[in-house]
Amino acid sequence: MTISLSRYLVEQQRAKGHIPPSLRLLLEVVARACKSISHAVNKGELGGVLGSAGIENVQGEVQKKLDIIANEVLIEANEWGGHLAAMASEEMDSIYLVPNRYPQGEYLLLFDPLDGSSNIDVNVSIGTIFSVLKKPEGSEGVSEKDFLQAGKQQVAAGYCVYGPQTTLVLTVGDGVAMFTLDREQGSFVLTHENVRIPEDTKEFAINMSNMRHWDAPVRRYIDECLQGKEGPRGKDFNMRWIASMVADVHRILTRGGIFMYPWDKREPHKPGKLRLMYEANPMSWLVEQAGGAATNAKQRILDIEPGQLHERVSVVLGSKNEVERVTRYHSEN
Ligand code: P6P
Repeated sequence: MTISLSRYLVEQQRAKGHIPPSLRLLLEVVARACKSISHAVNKGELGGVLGSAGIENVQGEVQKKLDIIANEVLIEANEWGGHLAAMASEEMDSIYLVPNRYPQGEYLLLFDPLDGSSNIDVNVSIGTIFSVLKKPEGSEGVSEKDFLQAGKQQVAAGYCVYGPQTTLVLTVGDGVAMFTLDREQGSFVLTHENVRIPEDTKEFAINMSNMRHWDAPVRRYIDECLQGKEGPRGKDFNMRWIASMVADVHRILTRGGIFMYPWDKREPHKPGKLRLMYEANPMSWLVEQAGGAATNAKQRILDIEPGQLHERVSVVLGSKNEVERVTRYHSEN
C-alpha cells in the first residue's frame, strides 16, 4: 500500500499534531508547484526554456529562463491560498507581499526556486529549496525584518531534486521523509521515512579548484582526506562535486558524506557563497533531523541570527563526526 504525500501530511497533522491544517495546505501547494517546475525542467530545449534570460538577480548572477519560470510558478501557486503573509526568493530583491485581494496567513515562505542553475543547460540535476517560518506574533503587516529569524525557528523545510527521479524531501520536525514523483498518477509517493545520515563517511564534496584560496583548517582537513590510508585518517576517501547543492545534499542524506562551501580568500568580505535563509537553513535542518550536523565551521548554522535577507554563509554539513572534525580544526586554528 503506497502512502501519498497528502496522506503523510494528514498523519502529521492528525496523529502527531505536528502541523496545523494551514501548514499542511502550504506544503501541498509547494509540492504541486514543484511538480509544475519539474514538468518545465524536463522539457528542456523542447520547451524553449533553456539558456539565459539576459538579466541579473540580486545576487549579481545572470538569471536563466528557468530561474524566472520557477520563481513565477511558486509565487502564483502560493499567493491565493490564505496560508501566507509573504514570500522571499533568491530571485527577488525584496519580499513579496500577498496581494490585498487574497486573505493573509500566518506563514512566511522562503525559497531558492531553482538552485544549481549552472547545471540547467547541461542536463545535470537541479532543485527547488524551501523554508517555512511563522510570522512573528503581533506585528502589524509584514516586512523584511519578520523574515530575519534563526534557522532553528523553521516550522518546515525541504527541497525537490529534478534528477533521474523527481524527489521531494521534507521535514516538519519529525525526521526526514522522501517522496518520489509517480508521473503516471501525478502524485508524490513516500519512498523513504526516518532518513538517517551515517555519522562517519569516506566521501567529501568541495570545489577543489578553490584550494589555494582556502583557510588553513579547510586545507588541513582536505589534505588529510587526500593522504588516504597512509595518512592520519587511515582510510581512503572519494570525492564528489555536482555544483548543485540540492544534488550533493541529496546524496549525503541518502548515503552519508560531508559537503563544504567554506569561506575563501577570493571575496574575503563575504562569509561564504551560499545563502543563509533559503539554502543553508533549510538544508541544515534536514541534515540535523537525519542525525547529521551543520555548521559555518565555527557555530551551528541554525543558531545564526540573520542580519539581512540575502546574507551568505560558510557551510560545512553532513556526517556528524566529519563536521565536528572540521569545526574542531577551526577552533584549534
Ligand atoms: P561553484 C549553485 O549555483 C550553488 O549555489 C550551489 O547549488 C552549489 O553547491 C554551488 O553554488 C556551486 O558553486 O563555485 O562550485 O560553481
